[in-house]
Amino acid sequence: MEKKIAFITGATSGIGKACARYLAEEGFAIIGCGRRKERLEALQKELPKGTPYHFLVFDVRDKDAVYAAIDSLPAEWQSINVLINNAGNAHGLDPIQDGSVEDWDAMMDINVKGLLYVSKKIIPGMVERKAGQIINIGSTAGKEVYPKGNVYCGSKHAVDAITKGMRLDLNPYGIKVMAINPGLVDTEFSLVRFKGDDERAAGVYKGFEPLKAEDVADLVRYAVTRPPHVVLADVIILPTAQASTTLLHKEE
Ligand code: NDP
Ligand code: 8X3
Repeated sequence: MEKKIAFITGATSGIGKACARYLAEEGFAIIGCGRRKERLEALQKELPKGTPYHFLVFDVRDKDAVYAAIDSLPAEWQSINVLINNAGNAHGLDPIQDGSVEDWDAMMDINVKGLLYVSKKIIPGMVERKAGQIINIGSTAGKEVYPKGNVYCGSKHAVDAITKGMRLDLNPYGIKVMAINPGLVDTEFSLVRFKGDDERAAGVYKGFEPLKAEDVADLVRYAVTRPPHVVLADVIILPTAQASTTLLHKEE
């Protein structure tokens, strides 16, 4: 492949999908991943004409499926330059005493273990080539804990620690590792968190201007176009109306 290759998990929606579009505009070949095959098929048409595009359908919770999908990449798609570990979500918003174990499992399995499974398959090639960039999509929930955020915040704090660990361990190989930690971004995130309750999900983003997925993708684009000696290690990006996970200025 003549172009640099970006491997993006969670490319069917929100931040991941916007990253696919922006990095394709930047000249990257795109590997888009997710569970919803029809959306991955449709994504091709949203990328600039002529963008080399390959998609992989897998659930990041399923280690064997992750490994098989990445092993199935044709030879010309195997030298991945940029890995964007983006797939993830919150499931539920309950005080710890009322939380659902299924929700806890989903968040730890997807946001933490899924990120590790994908990384486990892609990092060795970067180490061998002594080159590459890993961008983990964390969250302000990985920097602060908010009421009822318990396990989601735990999963994103784990992403924060794993990102720092990756940066230490991959330092001898010239691999760039960064975390982007967004505040509130208007995507399908809240729809998933509230299990399809549109009204409750829309309410999260009412009364202020939230980030758009494109605002985060713009930062990803900036990060991947820095010169070789520069890495944006850890960035928090917020809507202007948000000062912390618990302080949000809303006009009601
Ligand atoms: P979306 O719900 O719009 O997108 C989530 C993406 O993750 C989808 O493409 C989905 O694909 C994928 N995904 C979810 N579960 C799985 C799974 N089990 N296996 C494979 N892929 C999966 O949300 P966002 O774009 O907002 O979220 C992207 C990332 O940004 C997440 O890590 C989230 O925690 C983080 N984030 C979001 C914020 C926000 O306010 N929106 C703020 C801070 C961080 P599919 O369903 O097709 O599998
Ligand atoms: C998503 C932002 O504040 O809903 O990570 O946890 S928040």
